[in-house]
Amino acid sequence: MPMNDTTPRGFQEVNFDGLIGPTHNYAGLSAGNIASLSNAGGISKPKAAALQGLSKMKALMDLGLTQGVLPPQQRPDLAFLRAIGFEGPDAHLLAQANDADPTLLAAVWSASSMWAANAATVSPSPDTADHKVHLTPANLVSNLHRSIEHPTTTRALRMIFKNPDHFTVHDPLPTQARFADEGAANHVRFANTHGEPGIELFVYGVDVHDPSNSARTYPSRQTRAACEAIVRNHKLNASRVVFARQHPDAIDAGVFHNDVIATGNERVFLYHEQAFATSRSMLTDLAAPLGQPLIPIEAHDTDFSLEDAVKSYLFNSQIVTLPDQSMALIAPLESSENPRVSKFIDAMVADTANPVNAVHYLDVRESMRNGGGPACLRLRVPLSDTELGAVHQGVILTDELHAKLVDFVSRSYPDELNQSDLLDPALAQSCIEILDELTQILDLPALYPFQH
Ligand code: SUG
Repeated sequence: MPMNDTTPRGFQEVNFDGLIGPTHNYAGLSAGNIASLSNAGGISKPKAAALQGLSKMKALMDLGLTQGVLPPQQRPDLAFLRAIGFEGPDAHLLAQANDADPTLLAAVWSASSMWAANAATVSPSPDTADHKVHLTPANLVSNLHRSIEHPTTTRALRMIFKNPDHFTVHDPLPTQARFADEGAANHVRFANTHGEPGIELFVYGVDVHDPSNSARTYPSRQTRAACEAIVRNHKLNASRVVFARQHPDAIDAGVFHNDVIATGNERVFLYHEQAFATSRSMLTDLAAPLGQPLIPIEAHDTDFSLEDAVKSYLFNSQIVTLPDQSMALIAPLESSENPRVSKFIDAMVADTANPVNAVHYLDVRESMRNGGGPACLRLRVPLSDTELGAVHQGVILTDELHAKLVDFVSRSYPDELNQSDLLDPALAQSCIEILDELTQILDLPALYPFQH
C-alpha cells in the first residue's frame, strides 16, 4: 500500500471516490447547478462515466497516494416509489410514477451518490477531543433525489469505518431544512501537515438568524445550523473552527457548493475573491491556531469571472500532497480549455511562493456534465497508519482491485441511457444483479436493501 512515509506520525489523506453507478443519467434535477440543468435530457454513458472515474482513482494511486472506493447505491429505489403510494409490478410502478411526475421517476434512478464529497463531513483524529475520526453522513435534504442517499451512505460508512476504537459514524442530522447539510463539499480543513491538529472551515449559504443578503436566484443548500451541529457532534475545539458565509452572488452564479469556488490543502487556500461574504479577517482567523500564515492563492475577477470559475470548475480540483511533500493540482480537463483559467493555473504552478508545482488534467466529462468535477467525486479522510489499517480493506484500491473493477464495469454497465430507459423494468432488474456482484468484489455483503 502506498504510504506517505515522510509525513509525521505516518499520517496521510486518503481519498475515497464514489464509484459511478450503472444508472448515471442526465435528468436536470439540481436547481442552481447549471451543468445539471443545461444537460437535462441528454444521453448519458454510464460505462464510460465509471471508467473515467476508475482512471482518475488509478491516476491518484499511481502518484503514490492511497485511494479508496465508495460503492454506488441501489437504484432504482423502488421502495421509495412504493412509500409514496405507487403500487403493482415494477413496470406498472415505473410508469405510474412517470405519469404522475417524471422528476419522481428520475429521482429514484439518480446515480448522484457518485459525488462522494457530499457523502459526509469528516473530522480527523488530531482535531477531535476523543482522538477518533468523526464522520457525519450528509442528510442532503435540499434535493429530493439526493435526500434518499443517506440511509445507504450511513450503512456503507459504518461497514467501512467499523472499528469503534478509531471511528465514530454519527447519524445524519435531523432531516429538515433548518439542518440542511451537504457534507464535505462545504468544509475545508487546514493544517501544517495532515497529521497535526488542524483548523476546520465550515462554509454555509444560509443562516436562519440572518436571512438578509441571501441568494435570490438559486437555493442555498448548506445551513449554518447544520455546521454548528457537526462541530458539536465531532467534539471540535471551538477555537479551531471558523464559519464563513458563501457570497450570495456566487450562489446565484451557479456556485451551489463551496467546493465550486474554493479549496485547500494543508496551508494552501485556493479561492476566488467572490467566494465568501465574510470579511477577509477570515484568513487571519484561520492561520492563528496554526502558528504560521496560510498560503493564499486568490483568483481575482480580473483573472477570470465567476462564470469562468463555474464553467471550468478549476476550484473543484483536488490539491494533493505527494509523498515527496510537493503538491499537485488534479484538475478537470475543462479548466485547461478556458484560456484565462489555464493561464492562471500555469502562473500558480510556476510561482515558487506556493508548493503547488504540478498540474494533472483528468477527463471526468460524464460527471462534469452533471456538475461533478474531480473534487466532487471524492471524500477526503485524513488517517494515521493505524486508522488506515482499521479501515475495511476491501475498498482500498490496488492494481488488482482496479483491474477487477474495470473488467466488471466493462462487462456489465449499460453503454448509454436516456430518460425513456428509466421506464424499463428489465434494466431495473439488471442493476440489482450488477450491484450484487459489486458487493462481492468490494467484500461488502448485505450492503443493499435487496440483500437483506
Ligand atoms: O448535487 N448533481 C450533483 C452534483 C454534486 C457535485 N458535488 C460537489 N460539488 N461536491 C448535485 O447537484 C445532478 C443530477 C441530475 O440532474 O441528473 C446532480 O445531482
